[in-house]
Amino acid sequence: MEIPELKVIEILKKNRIDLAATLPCDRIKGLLPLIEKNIQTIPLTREENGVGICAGLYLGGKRPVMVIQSTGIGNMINALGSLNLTYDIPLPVLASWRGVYKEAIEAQWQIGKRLPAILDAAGIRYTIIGSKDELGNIDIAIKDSYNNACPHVVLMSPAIWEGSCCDNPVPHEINPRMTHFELKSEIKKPEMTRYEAIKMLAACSDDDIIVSNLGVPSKELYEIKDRELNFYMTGSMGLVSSIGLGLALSQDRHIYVIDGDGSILMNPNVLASIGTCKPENLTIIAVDNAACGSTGNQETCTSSQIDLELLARANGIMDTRKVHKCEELRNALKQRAAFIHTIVKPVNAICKEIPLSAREIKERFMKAVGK
Ligand SMILES: Cc1ncc(C[n+]2csc(CCOP(=O)(O)OP(=O)(O)O)c2C)c(N)n1
Repeated sequence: MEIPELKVIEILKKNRIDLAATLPCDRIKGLLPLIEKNIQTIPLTREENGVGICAGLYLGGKRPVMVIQSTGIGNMINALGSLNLTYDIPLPVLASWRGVYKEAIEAQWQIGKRLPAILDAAGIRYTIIGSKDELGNIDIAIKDSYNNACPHVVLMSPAIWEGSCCDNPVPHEINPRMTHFELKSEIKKPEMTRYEAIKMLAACSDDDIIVSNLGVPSKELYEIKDRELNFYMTGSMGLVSSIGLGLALSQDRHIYVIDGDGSILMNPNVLASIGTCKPENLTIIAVDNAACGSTGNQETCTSSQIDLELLARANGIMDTRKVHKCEELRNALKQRAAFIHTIVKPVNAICKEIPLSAREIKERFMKAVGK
């Protein structure tokens, strides 16, 4: 008898899938350890973050897949629309479909039964796999995603795995450890503007990749120095560092990310992912103006309460700096620190719209990185 979990692995391998971003579901607890054994795996803490990481991996030349519980699609819709559908970025998503087949958990019912309609309305392709006899359709869905550069969700019924003899994972115990934390972190009155900080980055970046945050930062970078190795975000708030991480894991070049305090606070999950993966070729420039600058400088809680450098350290990113002056930023960039907390004034330069479509941004970027 064919073991369904092994069949899925065979399909992933046949399609040259080289990385899986995963978040568990009880129904696929037999599949997940097999994926980890066969394919490089990134464990996620929130699915939307995985969409950004996988987009970066694809832009850098890899062929990722996401393996999640279907509830997580609710956390991904904006990203799938504003990133994958907008830039034509493929992403096969294998989702354990909860809420319909023999579902005892009431919390799964409402969204679970409406998922096909939700995906339809969002313009996201999907395939339903009701039994192990239909597993071959995963192959078709992955090919559709990569050949047509679009996301494709596979809703996998729990019926597929019934009676399967795959082992349960061995539980991991917490690692006993001691953390001795000492950091004097002083946030002073800002002296630079974001525009000046980006100008410094543009002057230091040579053949490196720059991924810039949505809104004003991307427009400022475009005006300061447009180049093919710039990847401009136009939406998907919170995912710029996720894309940077995916690129760092798929490219030899150094990756600089221009992120913002509002955006990092929307997706602090990315800090956990960076702290786990620890790529040496990634620098996050956390431009902290204590405001949602692009939407009118509304205050964020970095103004008095959260210190982003401490947040990065708490997530395992240890090579951090705090900078207030252009010269300090130049040094931190030269040292390629992992996380540069860059304190700036809440000032937006008046810049024009970027005259490139999302597809043009993606295509010239991928050509420039050789993909
Ligand atoms: C999910 C979502 N919510 C809200 C917005 C609106 N929005 C666009 S940019 C932005 C502020 C970003 O602030 P920050 O990351 O601090 O960067 P800054 O503009 O200050 O450089 C907001 C709230 C959005 N695009 N997406």
